[in-house]
Amino acid sequence: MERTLVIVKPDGVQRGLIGEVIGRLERRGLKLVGLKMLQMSEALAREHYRVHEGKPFFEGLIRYITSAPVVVMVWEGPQAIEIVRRTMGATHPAEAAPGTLRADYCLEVRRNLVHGSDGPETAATEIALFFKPEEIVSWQRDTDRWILE
Ligand code: DAT
Ligand code: MG
Repeated sequence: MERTLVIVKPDGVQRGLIGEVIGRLERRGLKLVGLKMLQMSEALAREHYRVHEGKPFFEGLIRYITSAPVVVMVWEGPQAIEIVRRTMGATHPAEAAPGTLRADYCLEVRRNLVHGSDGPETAATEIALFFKPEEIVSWQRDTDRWILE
């Protein structure tokens, strides 16, 4: 099983799309194992996006992600990282495949609705940045036998 960090970014919260993001991942069959709402501090945002430090869009990205509350989640499932990334769509909404979240709800890369970890190491680091181990809930889901063989 894999775990991945998903963030409904400030635009998603402001636009009332928290439920839409959760609903898609939930209907897909992924299991929600962690959830919180918070407004990122500048320090937390800089840490979360540290790989992008120095890029031309970095300061704007920090202003955007700290501008209003976000919803941060951990989702679990086989190949959860890849499955979430494909459900989100490409970083640039114009390139996002039809039916993905970013294609259905976004126009601009600076307002692209969701974050999803991009690999196993990133996922582990990002989950640890936002969640204490005891805030992640390992739970039995009775429908799992109808979703996973
Ligand atoms: P993703 O969020 O799909 O993992 P990323 O990690 O490359 O994309 O970039 C992180 C975020 O930074 C992205 O969601 C939006 C912003 N960003 C990336 N490229 C950008 C660009 N060329 N101009 C403005 N913002 C950009
Ligand atoms: Mg990324």
